[in-house]
Amino acid sequence: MTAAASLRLFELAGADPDLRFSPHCWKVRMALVHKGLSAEGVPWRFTEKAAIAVSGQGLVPVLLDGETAVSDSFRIAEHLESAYPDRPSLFGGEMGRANARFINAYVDTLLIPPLARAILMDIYGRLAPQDRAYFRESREKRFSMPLEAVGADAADRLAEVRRLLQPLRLMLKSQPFLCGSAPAYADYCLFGLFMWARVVSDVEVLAPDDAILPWREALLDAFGGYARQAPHTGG
Ligand SMILES: N[C@@H](CCC(=O)N[C@@H](CS)C(=O)NCC(=O)O)C(=O)O
Repeated sequence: MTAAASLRLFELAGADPDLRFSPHCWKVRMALVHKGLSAEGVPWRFTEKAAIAVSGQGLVPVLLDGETAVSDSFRIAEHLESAYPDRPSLFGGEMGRANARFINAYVDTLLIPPLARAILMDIYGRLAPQDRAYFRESREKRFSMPLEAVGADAADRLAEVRRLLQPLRLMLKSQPFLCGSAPAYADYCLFGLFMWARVVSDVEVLAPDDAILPWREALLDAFGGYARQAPHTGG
């Protein structure tokens, strides 16, 4: 990877600063490596809002590119695409960008919520101590129930995730990646989900015979095994 001027990426981390588990941060990590850019990955905890105040909001990923702060994974990908046009494209043009936006919305609205429920207690167990009370309170409010109750139907939620991945199985009969013959940003939007589970949990998102496995393995191996080498908990 080539060092860019000054790129810093604030990424969610657990008690172990090397466990970078946010699905949205993984979308950006893959986008950076796709562009051949290296960024300093700064471990960030839920309660460190002040550290990313420059972005005007309280969620990661936040990318600092020189003086520019960009938040929201999709907006960061768009920033990288326009700021580094001579690097490999993340979208392959306007139509690809529009389609990636749909895939991103599909992942965020349909897949992340049930998987969050399936791995919630694993996330909780790996948080830095200072994040635990905040996480419990904010997630109990979000789900309107105690944390332990959210995780109680993990098997059903995992089954839901597997069912909702059916469009990907059908598509993979015709092409190896969402973006065609090689992966690009739409693939990374979905792949972030798998890295989330792999880094923080033992839960197997896919059954051993799932037709999606070759796609996931190819992305783990992409860019010299960049994602596969990341510290993780599960498979
Ligand atoms: N739409 C945003 C979502 C970012 C997001 O939800 N980030 C989570 C980590 S995965 C976060 O920072 N949460 C902080 C909190 O809940 O206080 C994106 O794509 O970047």
